Amino acid sequence: MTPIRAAAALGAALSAFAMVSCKTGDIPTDPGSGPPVVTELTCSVNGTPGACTLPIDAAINSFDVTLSSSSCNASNDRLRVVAPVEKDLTSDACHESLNKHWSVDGPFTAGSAIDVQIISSQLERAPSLVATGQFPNWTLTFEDGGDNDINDVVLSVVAHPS
Ligand SMILES: [Ca+2]
Ligand SMILES: [Ca+2]
Repeated sequence: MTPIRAAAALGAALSAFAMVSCKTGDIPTDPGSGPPVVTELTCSVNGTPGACTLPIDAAINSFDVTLSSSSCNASNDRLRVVAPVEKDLTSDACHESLNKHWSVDGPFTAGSAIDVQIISSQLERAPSLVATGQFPNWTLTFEDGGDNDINDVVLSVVAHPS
């Protein structure tokens, strides 16, 4: 089983993986300090990062998105599910309570896929939203681009097979 579904070629996110930063703290984000930027999921397939979605390998009744941890200051990070249905989860992911979870009700058929986006202000670097794991459990890690600590928003996605 392929852990994630690769799509498209390498994106700008690739460069974010190679960046090294000496900064360790979170840089406060002035809401509206940059234009909105939509960050799509990327995954590593055989060591190569690329765009992806989370494959639904077997029919599910629903899936949950849970805020596992966060370490960021931005006040306008929007978290959205865009497939297999569209659903806005929060407009301020940095300031939600830990372990807050959102349920997305199906049913959804085998062969469909879960896709998630975060929309935030453009900061110094390109943001990234990296997925790891495989059906029915994944972890999504968002870096907003203010620094490179790769811990700004960490989400758990759990699908519930029918
Ligand atoms: Ca960061
Ligand atoms: Ca951080």
